Amino acid sequence: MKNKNTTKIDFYPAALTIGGSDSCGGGGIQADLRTFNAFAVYGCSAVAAVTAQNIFKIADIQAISAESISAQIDAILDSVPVKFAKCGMLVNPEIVRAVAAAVRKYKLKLVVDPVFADDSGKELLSDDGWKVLCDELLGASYLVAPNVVEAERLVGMKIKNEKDLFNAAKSISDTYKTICVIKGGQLKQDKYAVDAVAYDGHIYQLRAPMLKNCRHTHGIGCTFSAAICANLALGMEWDDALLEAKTFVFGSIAEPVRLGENTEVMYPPETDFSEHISLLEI
Ligand code: PXL
Repeated sequence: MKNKNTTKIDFYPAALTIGGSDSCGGGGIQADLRTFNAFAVYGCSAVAAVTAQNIFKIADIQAISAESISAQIDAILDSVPVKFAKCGMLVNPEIVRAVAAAVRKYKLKLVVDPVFADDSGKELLSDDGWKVLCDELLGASYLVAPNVVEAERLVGMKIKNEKDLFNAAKSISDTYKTICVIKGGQLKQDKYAVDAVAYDGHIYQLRAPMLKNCRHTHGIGCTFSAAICANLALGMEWDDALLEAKTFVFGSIAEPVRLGENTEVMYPPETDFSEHISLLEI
């Protein structure tokens, strides 16, 4: 699909993802590039790590050097005026510092997915890397999209219910002067899948109907933040970008593809589910 809407933009929009390679393609930079493509945004990537993984487990992680991260980003920005960037798995403090330096150097507008572990608890960012992420990257971000566990670590408190979720989003947004979207997926939710959004002192609820018994959610966080980044790169305001991203993730879970007997994965949807998704101030 080509993006023909050039009324608001001079050039074909490009976005950059900085993160890990997921060998099985469900998450990481593969999910990001697939998502950029689905929104007709040209994707560039700086690879921070190579993982050997499938939808069940990560078998191996090899970090790329911080020098290479800087060189990859320099090479891209030398010729591509990236509209928005996102970062995911950054592995260690050296890589986080290299990304923070690039954000300053190129005034990158950045969506941060503050990844530190996969679902099984495998470390994707070291403790000292997390500290640098908090000290140098979050304050420079346009938007941060933690899950519940990452948000708990950011605020230093347990998030037990939706009230805690909204308070945490406001606290993170206020602390880092950024837009914060906490993905509520790890909370016990019933009728709706609710995310908490906070920006400039206001709190919002981003909501989709709950899809029951979904086994195929590998890569959901990467896909969500990539979809936000893509829509921001298209020139959308943050609220519309969030609605588009939630709609896309909902559709990707509602319309998975089967790659094998036990392998069903999220995939860019055919159907437009936007009428089911809402963003309301609370
Ligand atoms: O969802 C976080 C994440 C990001 N990037 C890579 C990953 C994972 C989780 O497994 O493997 C490469």
